[in-house]
Amino acid sequence: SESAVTGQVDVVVVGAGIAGVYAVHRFREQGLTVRAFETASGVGGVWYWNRYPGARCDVESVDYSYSFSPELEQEWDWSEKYATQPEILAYVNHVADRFDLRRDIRFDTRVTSATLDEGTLRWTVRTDRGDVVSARFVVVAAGPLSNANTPAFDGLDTFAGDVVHTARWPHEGVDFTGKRVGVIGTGSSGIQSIPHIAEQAEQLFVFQRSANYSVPAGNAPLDDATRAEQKAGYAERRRLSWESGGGSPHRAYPKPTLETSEDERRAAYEERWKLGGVLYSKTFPDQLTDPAANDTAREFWEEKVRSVIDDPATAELLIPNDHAIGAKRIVTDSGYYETYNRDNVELVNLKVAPIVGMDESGITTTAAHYDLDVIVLATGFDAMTGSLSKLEIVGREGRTLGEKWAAGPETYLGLGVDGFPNFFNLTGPGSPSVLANMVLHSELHVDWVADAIAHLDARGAAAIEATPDAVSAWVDECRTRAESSLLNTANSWYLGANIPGRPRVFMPFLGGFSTYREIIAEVAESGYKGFDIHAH
Ligand code: NA7
Repeated sequence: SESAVTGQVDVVVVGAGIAGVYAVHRFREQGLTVRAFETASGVGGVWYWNRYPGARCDVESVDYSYSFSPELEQEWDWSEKYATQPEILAYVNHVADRFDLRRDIRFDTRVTSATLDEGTLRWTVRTDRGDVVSARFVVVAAGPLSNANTPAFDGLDTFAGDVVHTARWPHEGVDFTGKRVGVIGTGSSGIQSIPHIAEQAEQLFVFQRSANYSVPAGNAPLDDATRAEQKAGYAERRRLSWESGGGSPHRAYPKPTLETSEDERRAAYEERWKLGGVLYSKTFPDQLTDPAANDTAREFWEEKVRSVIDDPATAELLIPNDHAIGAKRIVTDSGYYETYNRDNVELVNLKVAPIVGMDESGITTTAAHYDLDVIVLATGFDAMTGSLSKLEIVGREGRTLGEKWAAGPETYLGLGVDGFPNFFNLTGPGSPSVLANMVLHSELHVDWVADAIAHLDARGAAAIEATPDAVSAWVDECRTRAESSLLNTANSWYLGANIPGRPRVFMPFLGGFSTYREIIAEVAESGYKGFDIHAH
């Protein structure tokens, strides 16, 4: 309908999720002209697409909120301790409206390429709707978990029923009433949706390749008094979050695991269990580095989980035996394990009998055929680099980012890549984003890039570009930090291990959120060491 956008802006932002929405606001406040492009028809990113029943954030709502506006903090009311997808989506929409951001966002539009002109150091950005925009800066906020992964199952397209992916859930919802349903995948998306699907479906088969560790969310409605208390204490809560390892105000127990008595240790685990969810993996400071410490957390978890599953054989299958607890992101659930006590739910173990393929009537494994009406793919994402790899980013000497990253992503601070001046990738590889509160992390990245642009503008400089030495030193630093962590030992999407053919490289920075924040702040304060500043 609208004609193609042409012309010049200071910054093109790719994506209008949590990071992109804030980027539009922040850059504009700085007097820059901004054009954002978003594939979806609305803002929200992850929270726009992942509309499966039970989708909920595993960071407390009070923390999973923008901090840039104290007024916004005070006026928004979260209804639950852990917010659901619809509520977070409503929140991001509210932010877009309150700060009048939509006028600079072009929806239903996918950026297809960004090409550097080495003469002018400007980027030409093209979209699938014919837009051609020249920009000084390209800021990619496409998200580390946005490119849905559909495994190449034989015959999937011959299945006569419905196939839905959790990360592309139909807006009108899916009615499972009276249906025979197969869910493939038991990561966060599977584990959160399975209890809801089980309540509706006539029969549910859960196809599990790897068991996962899940901890009850411990969700609760927020009452007025709690909300008032949270709002009154917001500044301090934020201070603690910025200084923490994960971007929320919680701290690990102040002693290594094995220096506690058994009673003390159990009490600490019990307290984290009540807090709910993902923070259980950081009860003690050494839990993700010392296997013996990790074992105590696993044993406590196992005891809890076995106690709610009626059938011991099913329990056995639901207990992971291939990775340390927390080495893959712990899932936060509501009634997941109890779901297997229902008569209409059956766990199918793909470790013993893998999927052979689909046909018109359902799924065949090496052991049996399952007649189904609906197949739910909860098979995750081509994470960290998947969405970026869909855009053609052409830097110096016509070299693409895809070619440069063929053996794994290489960045300086997660923000800069040599050969790609004025190009910034937010919340991606080389940063702790996926291990931290993504909202604060997004603000951290956007603010850093905005400050870097201000630094250039104050000097009348044209461009900032990471040096090759700085990139290789950061790659080494990330590798070294990963080596001492149990996170490096599981077949997770942190390593691209869920996508066949991907090089196995631990992609996030593992030094913690506050350490990372200090490092990138120090680089800025030093006048951007490790970056070349080009005068023109
Ligand atoms: P995840 O955590 O990557 O989970 C995907 C699940 O799908 C996982 O259980 C996989 O088993 C399974 N899977 C993937 N491919 C296949 C094939 N080919 N056959 C059978 N099973 C398969 O994605 P989610 O969407 O649940 O969550 C992603 C993140 O979003 C999560 O960590 C939170 O941070 C939010 P596998 O474990 O690979 O054996």
